[in-house]
Amino acid sequence: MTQDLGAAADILRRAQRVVVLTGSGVSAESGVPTFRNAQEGLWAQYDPLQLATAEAFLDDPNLVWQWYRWRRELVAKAEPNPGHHAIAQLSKRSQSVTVVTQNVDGLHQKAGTDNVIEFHGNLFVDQCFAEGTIEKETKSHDVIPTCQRCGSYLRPGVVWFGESIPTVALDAATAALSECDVFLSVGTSSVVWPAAGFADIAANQGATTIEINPEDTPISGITDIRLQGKSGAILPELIDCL
Ligand code: BV8
Repeated sequence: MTQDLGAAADILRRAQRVVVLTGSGVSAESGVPTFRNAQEGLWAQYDPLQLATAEAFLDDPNLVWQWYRWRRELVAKAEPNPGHHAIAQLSKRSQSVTVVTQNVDGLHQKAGTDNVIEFHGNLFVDQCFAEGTIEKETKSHDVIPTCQRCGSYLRPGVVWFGESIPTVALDAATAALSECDVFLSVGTSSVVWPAAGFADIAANQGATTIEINPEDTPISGITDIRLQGKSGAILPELIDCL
């Protein structure tokens, strides 16, 4: 066991209130491409940052709908990986563990993690584009569906760039951050705000910060412990030491 992994295990073992922030890197080993990885096939020519916006949807609703339909089909076949299962195991320990995920794939819940804050929404929810109301069931139509009530297009229930984080999710994450004694950032490039600011907020209120990522990120220089590598390998080893 590396010294840092041992130190991280000691910190987590003593922790009372833990916030775990996850990004698409946690789902990479489930076969779900990370958000900024080169997209595959037809979608390789598109920049996700450009597609995940209301402007793109208004400009070409069907193109954006097809992108999300492609992602839904891909994610629907994905299974949680050992990293998701390790986080679920951690969430079942006595101390309070809050998982805030930027992922929209539902894989934390599929792995058995209960109180997940879906900070950027959920891929499998449809909502009315005009009114924002959530549809009871998800339609996987190949043609973009419309709202029964007002006739507007439906859109995926995710938070697009330029849209505010849902208040309930933002308040819950902010509250958990303000009182955590350990903040664990896993598989995120830490460039999408406001989640990118979480490490700073946690550190400023006295929490110990840990990052798990194979690459450097903007928070790598400020975290107390840095575990360099894949979450599917590091998390199970870390949680097994607790
Ligand atoms: C908002 C849902 C108020 C849609 C997503 C302040 C400064 C600058 C800009 C802003 C700012 N405040 C707001 C902004 C604008 C913007 C923003 O942050 N832009 C960025 C690009 C600069 N933020 C917003 O618009 C947010 N809204 O703040 O509201 C407001 C409103 C108007 C104007 C201003 C403010 C809303 C952001 C939400 C966007 N929606 N997703 C969808 O999925 O289609 S974000 C999207 O990025 C995904 O959710 C993704 O999870 C998230 C973050 O990316 P990562 O998860 O980190 O993924 P990425 O591919 O980048 O990195 C993967 C990482 O995993 C890498 O580090 C890699 O090394 C690592 N990895 C790979 N394999 C593994 C691994 N790690 C571990 N194990 C492995 N095996």
